Amino acid sequence: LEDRIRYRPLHDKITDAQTAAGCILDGTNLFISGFTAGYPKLIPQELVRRAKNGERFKVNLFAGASTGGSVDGILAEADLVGWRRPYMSDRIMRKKINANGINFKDDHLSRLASQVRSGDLGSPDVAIVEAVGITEKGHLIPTMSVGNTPTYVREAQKIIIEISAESPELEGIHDIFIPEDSPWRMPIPIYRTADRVGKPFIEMDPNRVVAIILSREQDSCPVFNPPDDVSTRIAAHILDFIRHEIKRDRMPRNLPWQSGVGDVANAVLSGFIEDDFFANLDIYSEVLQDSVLDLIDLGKVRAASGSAMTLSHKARKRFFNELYRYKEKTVLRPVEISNSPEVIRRLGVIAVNTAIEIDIYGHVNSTHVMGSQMMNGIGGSGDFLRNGAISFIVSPSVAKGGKISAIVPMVSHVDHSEHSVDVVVTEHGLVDTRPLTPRQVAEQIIKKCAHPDYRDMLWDYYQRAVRTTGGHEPHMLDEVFSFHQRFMATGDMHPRQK
Ligand code: 0RQ
Repeated sequence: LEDRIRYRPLHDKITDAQTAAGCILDGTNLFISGFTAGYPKLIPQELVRRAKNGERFKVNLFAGASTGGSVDGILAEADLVGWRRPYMSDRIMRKKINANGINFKDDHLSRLASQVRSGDLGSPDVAIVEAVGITEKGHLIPTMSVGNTPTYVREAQKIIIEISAESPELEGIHDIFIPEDSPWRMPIPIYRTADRVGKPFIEMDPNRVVAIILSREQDSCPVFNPPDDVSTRIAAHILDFIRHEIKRDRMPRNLPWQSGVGDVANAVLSGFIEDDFFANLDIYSEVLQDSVLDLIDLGKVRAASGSAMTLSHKARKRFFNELYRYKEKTVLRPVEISNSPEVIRRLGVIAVNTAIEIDIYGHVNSTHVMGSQMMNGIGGSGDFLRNGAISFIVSPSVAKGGKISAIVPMVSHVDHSEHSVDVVVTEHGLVDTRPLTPRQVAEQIIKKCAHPDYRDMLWDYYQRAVRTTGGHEPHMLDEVFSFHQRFMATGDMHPRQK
């Protein structure tokens, strides 16, 4: 305990989860650590226990990003969430959001912390934070994520800390810097991926700590599937394209890479493993997954920066066994820094993010299935796509066993416009939209990216739109959503066989 809570006066605050959660009441605005990892575990369980005992209350829940089943899942299931912001990816919570049982507003991840500091999101009543320790001066050492925790700790009236049994050697991996807010905002002084510009701890006023509880709970680990054929082909298109651009001197070597979450994103980074052209990689991303450790082991990474580490069970073991080695290459930052438009633009990040659907002119839907049903949220995709030196949007060409085409006449919801997207990629091919007119983009996307099953239908739509309506981006407004409507009516975007 002396090692974990080095600021002795806080020893008096050690208590149990039930007492600690006593300050959380109906309507409390709850600001928690957590960004795919590093979320509090015991207090959410305690809130569920209270609900099961018949207490009726709801909290407004703000995190860094998704917190998975252990927080979002159990709190949503127990009907304890009034509001939730930002990104989530839990199945039960998603269902309640779509049934209008939980209020959810999607935010660019880079923007939430400054909105909290401005007071726009209401009074930050209670912060619950997972930490590996507290320094001699009473500051916090976070666990596997930083997210919005520095701002939540600075703004909250009451702070509850869950001291995790995770290795205290994590100390030193974090770089905590809270930028000033407009109009006094100065440049964020990151010029290279590895630059450290802040402190290795989160500054905290120990007087606002109301409770500390000791936890042996661990993050639940995701399972990463080995890259399948589709992901591998998408990754190969991207690496070939960048290799070609570098060889042609159209792009400098060693621009940092960002790769979104999920299997395709993991496959892109895994693609570097077998590829001798790419060495000394810089990764300036949001979530660092298993593939980053593999690349560090191969000596292929110069620096990896993110806001969180999400590791499978196997990779976690490896990470903690040789933490000293991985720590040299890795830095975890607040999400407003890892996703900062200013820094992403300055470093010239190569951004790779996954879409739900893409239209023939390159507009992108990352969030709403069939235009209405929230999937997860925009996350950091907008931060990176809009500001990357070159932005790839990727998707398997079909979903749901081929019944849905990911390339559609017009997206049923817009997260990213054609102006933020440079290159569209599916397993069938890649289109660099930058030198093309919208009509040329449509022709190329249909020919190169659409699944062969849907190519003729898309071509037919486009040709008739050119003939009947014309214009800069021809569309037939009475037919733009015909693919979606057919799916809603029949469960398949293919027309019924006559
Ligand atoms: O549904 O789970 O029921 O099978 O969407 O799709 O193919 O498993 O892919 O896990 O990579 O998720 C866009 C959702 C893709 C994710 C999205 C269905 C599909 C499946 C999941 P099932 P896959 P992924 C930040 C990076 C936005 C935020 C972001 C995402 C489920 O990547 O949330 O980019 N992105 N963050 O069947 C109907 C379609 C569909 C569809 C897929 N067209 N219609 N359902 N699905 N396409 C930046 C970082 O740095 C981390």
